[in-house]
Amino acid sequence: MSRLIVISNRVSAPQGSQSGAQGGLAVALSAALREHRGLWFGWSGEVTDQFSGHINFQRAHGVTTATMDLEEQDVDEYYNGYANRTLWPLFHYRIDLAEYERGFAGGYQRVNERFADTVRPLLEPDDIVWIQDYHLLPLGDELRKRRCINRIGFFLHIPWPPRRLLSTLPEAVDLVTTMFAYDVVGFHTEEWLESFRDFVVHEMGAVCDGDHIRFGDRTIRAIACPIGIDAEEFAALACTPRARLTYRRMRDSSVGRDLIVGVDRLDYSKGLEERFLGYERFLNEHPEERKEVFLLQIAPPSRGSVDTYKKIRTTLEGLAGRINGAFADLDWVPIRYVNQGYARDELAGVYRAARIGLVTPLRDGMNLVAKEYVAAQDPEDPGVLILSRFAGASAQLPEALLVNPYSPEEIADAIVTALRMPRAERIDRWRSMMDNVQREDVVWWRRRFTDTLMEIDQPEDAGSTAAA
Ligand code: ADQ
Repeated sequence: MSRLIVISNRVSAPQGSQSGAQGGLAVALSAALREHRGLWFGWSGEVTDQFSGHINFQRAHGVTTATMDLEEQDVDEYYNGYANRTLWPLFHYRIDLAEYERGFAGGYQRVNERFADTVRPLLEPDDIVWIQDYHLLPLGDELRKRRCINRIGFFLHIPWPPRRLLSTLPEAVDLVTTMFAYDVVGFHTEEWLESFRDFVVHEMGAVCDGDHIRFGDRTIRAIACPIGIDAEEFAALACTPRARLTYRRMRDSSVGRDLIVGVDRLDYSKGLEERFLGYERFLNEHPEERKEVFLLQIAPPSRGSVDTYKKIRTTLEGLAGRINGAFADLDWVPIRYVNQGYARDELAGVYRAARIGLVTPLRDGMNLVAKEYVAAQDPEDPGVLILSRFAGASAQLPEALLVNPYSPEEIADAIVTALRMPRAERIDRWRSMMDNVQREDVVWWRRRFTDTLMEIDQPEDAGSTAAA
């Protein structure tokens, strides 16, 4: 079996289920690497005065990781700059927040070259290389320039924006051209894939033939391949002693009220402000339901050195304060807003205790919280998932109550519908969603991607698209 080399911005050594929080991507990839005799390469998260390309190897829970440090300027321009102030907002349809700075673009390119220089000597000819996410779009091309003939795949974890939005990025065509260095490019949904095709066909003159897209002398396969969770593991986590304890803590502190839960990184794409406004609308329009429910919003801070993320924190604190100020009583607070991370089994206990999972991103590549909420439910008495129609997950979970996250009315109405939903309907909807979460799980996702990559004949020439 070929080795699997995963390359992503950050590397998150597997921690086991009992320890702290891991992001969606981290959980998904550790499982893949455990099966293959693989390696996970990325930035250590540390800063060094002078970039040296020194690699730090570690082995934990059956996975070998290899990391390098970056310079402060790299982090500013590549990570805080181009990745999180240009591409992230643009790819989440927020061109109002996207910053187009040449310095960011240059730093992004330089760091991708540093990734290529550092990881290249670790690659053996029949390794398959799987590059993750928007931080590393041009990395495949840089590897080809370094005569790498391996099969190389790329998976995008965030949405692909519509053509007219992507066209606002000054170097869009150059950036997308580099993606033709890959053999396989994967997206979560048909919708993101369709937007990609639209761009390459209409802005670049590429030609599509089924899954294949030809541009110049390169042909890539572009597929929709939705990521899943480890459903069995997550369902089992919901029954561990710590999950049960958390479940009891939640039930005891609810004193008979229905818990509505939201769990998201603190990010403007997650629609937290709009969610609070929808909940406020519900409280205003349904005074009879007020003290029957409360909203627990868990939102650990992320990307704190980017200004927009500082602003969203202040905005949400203000909004939660205003809503609590307007509605709270001696024995009831409508919103519990907490900014910490929790261990996965604790989260599972919280999900299971919640009558409603409120997952309303304005735009989300997939959204794993929606799937975790489903997996953690009690099959005899499941809760109701309220899900944004703009999350990739909505394509796989149509039995959720789908809402437009920009509409406070739709969120308010869905909360009422969920609270009044008979148990038989809750079970029916949950069963269909759980079938999908179990069938199209994380193992299914990575096999679908890596099997597609394995089907590719290994290229004999190692030229880059830049030369094409
Ligand atoms: P994220 O934007 O991080 O991922 P998501 O898919 O919801 O979004 O994954 C978040 C993960 O972090 C979940 O596993 C969740 O349990 C965990 N998490 C969130 N808050 C937590 C807390 N307070 N404590 C502990 N754990 C917490 C990106 C894309 C998504 C895509 C994933 C995977 O933006 O659209 O689904 O990658 O491809």
